[in-house]
Amino acid sequence: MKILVLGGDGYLGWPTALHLSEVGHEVAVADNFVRRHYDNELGVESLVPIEPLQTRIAVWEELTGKKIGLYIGDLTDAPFTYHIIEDFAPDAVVHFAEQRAAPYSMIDRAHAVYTQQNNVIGNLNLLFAIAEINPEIHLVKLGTMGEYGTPNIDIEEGWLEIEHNGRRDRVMYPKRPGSFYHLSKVHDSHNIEFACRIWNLRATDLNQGVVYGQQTPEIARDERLATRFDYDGVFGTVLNRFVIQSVIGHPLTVYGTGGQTRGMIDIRDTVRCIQLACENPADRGEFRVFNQITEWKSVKDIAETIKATSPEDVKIEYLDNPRVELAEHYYKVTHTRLVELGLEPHLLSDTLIESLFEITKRYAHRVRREALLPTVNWRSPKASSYLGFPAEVSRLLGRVFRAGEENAAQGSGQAHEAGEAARGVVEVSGGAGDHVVELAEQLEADNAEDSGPRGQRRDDGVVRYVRHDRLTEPAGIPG
Ligand code: NAD
Ligand code: USQ
Repeated sequence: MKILVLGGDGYLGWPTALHLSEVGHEVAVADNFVRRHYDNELGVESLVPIEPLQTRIAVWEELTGKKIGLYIGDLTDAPFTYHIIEDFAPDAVVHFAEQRAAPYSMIDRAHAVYTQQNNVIGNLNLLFAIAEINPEIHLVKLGTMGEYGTPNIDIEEGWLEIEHNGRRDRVMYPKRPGSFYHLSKVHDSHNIEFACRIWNLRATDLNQGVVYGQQTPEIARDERLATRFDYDGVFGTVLNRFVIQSVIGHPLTVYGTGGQTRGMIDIRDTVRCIQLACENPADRGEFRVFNQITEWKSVKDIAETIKATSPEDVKIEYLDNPRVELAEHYYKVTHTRLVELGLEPHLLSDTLIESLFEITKRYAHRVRREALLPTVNWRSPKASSYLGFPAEVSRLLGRVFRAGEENAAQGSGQAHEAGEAARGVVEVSGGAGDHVVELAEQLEADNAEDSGPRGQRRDDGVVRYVRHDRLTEPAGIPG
């Protein structure tokens, strides 16, 4: 089967591409590398060092003889999206390529707008490209359990049978998401269901829970194949963060009482679920939803499990919850459909956690401790202090990013403004803004560079549809 993995440079897209290639599918990946840009913006890095995507693809070929195709570009750029569907002619498209951090979407207006534009428009472009080029293609889309929120009734797999005033109907399960990011996934689900209804497309929406772990059998073959592992307060997810915190002697940061409960899944099960969804496609016209979790746990239970397993003396700290979410609630989820297709879940076992401790210890020196605490406050629409920088630095950062936006709009000219503001950040913050200077320099370089004709295959076999304005976003922090 030919499978195109969108977001193939990401935490989950890369191991999925390797797994699909390993089991014999012909795989290509697409990415615009914006995830690496968020790291520049936030001044953090994956705990485990990651190679450039081109290197990882070359290493995979060196080890296995299997090729993975590469497309570099942005899904919100419609010509790029149409190009990859036409050029690779996939049987299935696995769509991971979205801004995926709830806290990132809640920083301020600019980040909320960016998240919804990036996610909703990219997904819409993809739906149109599939419908126009080949409606037989099966779309396997990554949604999230957070679309449902925490309702006081059982959560079904996407659809709900209801009886109202004596009549019955089957409706999409009611959604009550908890961030502008989670809302973007709700919008996507509705757009996909509508496209299946009007154009007879086939789609599987995988409402996935919080993923944990970093190793799959394919990744474990060579450290140059490593996938990213995030720990910061914006992109790090709860279990991965708690493991890292325990290793470096930082108290586990439970938000609120820790009673909030979430569906969880091991990264090894994620890649297997995607394989099962691709190999058992939805029917034409069918919008199918699978709840992609294997168990659920309260945050407090996750913290207690890490504390009990860790060889270190671990402390748990209960912080004021920066998010707006129910602390204590009912939670029961139906998740049988992937098991029916053959999923054999790895449950949260001590073995896995121990292997995570090992990896984490190896790279503990790379942790930037100040990035561990949560800095994004759901209750305030405006970022008062950005990622722990004082207000004055935040204002200057805003100028840097806005200058980037203006560059994009005008095609040139505002790089000087960005440079000036960046130098201001360094003066005010005494060096904490070094990564911002790098970003400003990149803006300058992007504007200076002649990117050459778009969409042509180059000598290295890669087609690039690079738009510098998209690469320099996300933009804008209130000043
Ligand atoms: P990630 O940020 O590591 O990977 C996403 C990749 O998509 C990145 O490499 C990024 O550069 C790329 N991308 C983003 N916007 C793009 C665009 N417009 N054009 C091209 N490429 C673009 O995220 P992840 O953790 O691998 O998550 C992948 C998907 O799975 C997301 O859609 C996320 O919502 C979903 N998901 C993740 C988790 C989790 O715990 N990580 C849980 C449930 C669902
Ligand atoms: N939490 C803590 N302490 C922390 C980090 C998180 O108590 O240090 C709590 C949060 O308040 C939340 C829960 O843990 O109640 C989960 O938070 P998270 O950051 O691990 O996950 P979330 O923001 O929900 O997002 C992650 C992924 C997202 C995916 C989602 C699946 O980043 O892409 O969609 O998990 S789900 O949670 O099912 O919506």
